Amino acid sequence: MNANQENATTDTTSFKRKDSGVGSRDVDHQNFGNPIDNKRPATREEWQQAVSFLHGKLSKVASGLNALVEIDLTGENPHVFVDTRGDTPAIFESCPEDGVPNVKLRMRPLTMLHFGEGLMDTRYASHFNQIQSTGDARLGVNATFGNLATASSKTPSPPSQLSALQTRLKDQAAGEVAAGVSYSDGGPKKPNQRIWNLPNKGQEFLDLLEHPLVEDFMPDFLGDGYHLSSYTANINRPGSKGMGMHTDQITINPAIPQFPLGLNLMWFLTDVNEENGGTRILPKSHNGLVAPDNMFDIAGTMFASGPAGTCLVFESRLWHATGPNVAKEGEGERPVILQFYVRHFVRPQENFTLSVDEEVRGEVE
Ligand SMILES: O=C(O)CCC(=O)C(=O)O
Ligand SMILES: [Fe+2]
Repeated sequence: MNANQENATTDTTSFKRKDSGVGSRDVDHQNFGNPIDNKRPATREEWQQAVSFLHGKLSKVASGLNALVEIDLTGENPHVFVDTRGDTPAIFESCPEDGVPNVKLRMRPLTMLHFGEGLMDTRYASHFNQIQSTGDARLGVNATFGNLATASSKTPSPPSQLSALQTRLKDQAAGEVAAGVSYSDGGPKKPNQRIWNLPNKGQEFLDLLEHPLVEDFMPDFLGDGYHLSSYTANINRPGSKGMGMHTDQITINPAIPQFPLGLNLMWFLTDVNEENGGTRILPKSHNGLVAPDNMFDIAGTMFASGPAGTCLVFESRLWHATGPNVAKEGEGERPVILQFYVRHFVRPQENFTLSVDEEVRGEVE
């Protein structure tokens, strides 16, 4: 190991420590659905560290891949070019004259170190926008987005519950903002609001867990012992850029795309349409082993639409995303509630054992 590599390794450890403060707004993986945060562009030193690291790994890069990869490490730094077209992989700090990059990657140096050291799962890196790629890079088998009609899911609605849910959620959302504990995403301006841990936030949400649709779908689909993985609301507001295409199964390790592990019930609390950011969907993608070429491109996807009270049911391998909300400012708020259930052996996304209040626990089976 040379001096640079040794430095890189040492610093990776300290980076890891710094980033382990789950709950901090500065942690990248909480920046769900937003483009890479450029507020902290890489310094020259960080860039140098990543380039040294790349050099150290170069012998492990397969030659003959026949690809020229351009890497933007952010900041005012030169792009790095990894050339695997010949027998001996090489790194350049400008594009070789005989080459056009097949793939362009964009990541912070820290991300490269995390990724290269095996501290960051590949799918996690892409899913949470830590590594952006354009060009020939494939997450899996190339899926074609195309020829798709408008979706309309009109499963039974809970009309008596609807207005109670609307009122409670609006109130909760405003309360979390006022208390300074709200969570927002949906692009640089972060207009969207996510309300986590709904079991704690009102009887209305507990009642919705008792809706007959849950029993209609879950035991048959997920088997005995299915349980709630997350219970959230997503208020998609005008100006929202939506979310990167993802599957809800993507955070489950190890990846088992051949097999469904979860089912999501998405309750529309308002009429949902294309304009207010109806969920974008890649039809048939739940059949597994497919992924979009560019997870930030929704061209060719269909949008979910339906009247308030609709429940959209989709399994966890379906590629989807919150749609961009292009409604007029002040109009077109699109609140939905997401009940995500998983098979008995899957660790839930929200730790209800720790987070659900004592008195609520007594009320929930
Ligand atoms: O809000 C939406 O349309 C989708 C949200 C979503 O996909 C998620 O929370 O995983
Ligand atoms: Fe999702």
